[in-house]
Amino acid sequence: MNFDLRLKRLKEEHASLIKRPNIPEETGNGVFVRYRHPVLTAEHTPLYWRYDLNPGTNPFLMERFGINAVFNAGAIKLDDKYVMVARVEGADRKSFFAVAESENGTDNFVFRQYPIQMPALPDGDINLYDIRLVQHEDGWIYGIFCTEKRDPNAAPGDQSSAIAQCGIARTKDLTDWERLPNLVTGSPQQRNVVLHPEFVNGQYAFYTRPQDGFIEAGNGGGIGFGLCSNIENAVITEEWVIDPKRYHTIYEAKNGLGPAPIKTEKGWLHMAHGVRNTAAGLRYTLYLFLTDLHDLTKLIAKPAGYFMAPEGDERTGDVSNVLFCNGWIADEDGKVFIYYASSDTRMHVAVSTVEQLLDYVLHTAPDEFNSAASASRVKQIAEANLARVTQLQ
Ligand code: M1P
Repeated sequence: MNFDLRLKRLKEEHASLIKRPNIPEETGNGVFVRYRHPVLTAEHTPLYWRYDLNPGTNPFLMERFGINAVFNAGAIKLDDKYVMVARVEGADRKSFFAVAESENGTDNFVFRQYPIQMPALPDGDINLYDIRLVQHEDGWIYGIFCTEKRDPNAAPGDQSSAIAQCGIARTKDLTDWERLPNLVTGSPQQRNVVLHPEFVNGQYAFYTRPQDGFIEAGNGGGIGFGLCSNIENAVITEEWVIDPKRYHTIYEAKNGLGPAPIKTEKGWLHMAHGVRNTAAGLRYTLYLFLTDLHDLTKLIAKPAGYFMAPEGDERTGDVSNVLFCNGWIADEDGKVFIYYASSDTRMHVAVSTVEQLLDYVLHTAPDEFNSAASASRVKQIAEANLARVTQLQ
């Protein structure tokens, strides 16, 4: 196929993917509605990032920079647009961040011209990923992300051991970023760190995930909380675990906070991921909990089990059986857009409302940590329903 014809086809295919209307799935579970099509994939990235479009230097119109996946996006509403800052992973395995915007939040996400050129610190980063976007009351939009490099103490043949730390940068427009020093905590590894959007006792508050190893939580783990007075040199000296991992739950292996919490009249609404072990490897699902409006370390409601788990095509990808969420947007009318990634491969959206999410969190039974209690809970619900059916007859 000649260059011009191939380019025309590529452009048509790309345009029809970007412009494809998204459709809410019917029925749902009463808590949220999934939308049918992924909202961002590798194929959504601009052709002009991937191809050299000059027939003189690229006569076969080959891809010159492959994109492997687009996932784990932070999200924010900015200038009336629904914006994701996605983790874009090249075929070379490195991740970088890129901004994609939509007018309605459920389809037509278009990437800005260039990926974010995140400034590096003097000691460099090897890989950046999983940004959380936080509109802080100090006026800045913060990007809190994972910065990873090879473990300097790894044995010479070990090219997998890594150190993950929390990177911090701030911006007003998501294009130009000021990089601040990494967060310092007592933990050898930090991933899934989130900045709280408000000051707490005049200090910046972070949710952390203290962890012993790069993959294994070890003796650490759990969602932690700590304060620091200076964001330009952020040091947390004390971390309180507010949501620990626990035997035989969906967060038995580890957990981590998702996006920054949403402030509601009943408390701070949190989304997190929980990880459990299976014979087929780790399984990541999403769960919700609520913390006290005034004491952020006090967990006041937490339904048993997961809120959302991989379904259908979501189950497969580079790291299968994973849902991960680090971005959601609460509109002023109470609508909540939940941007979640499946299997470290693509981004989806589900829509709910603050009212529904609070109803779910406050009226779904907490975990009682044994089978007998679960069976008894179902009997209780069934009994109440059956009595009602009888009354209605
Ligand atoms: O592969 C699943 C996820 O694994 C990590 O999350 P966690 O630190 O909680 O295990 C992250 O690398 C994340 O990016 C990835 O989606």
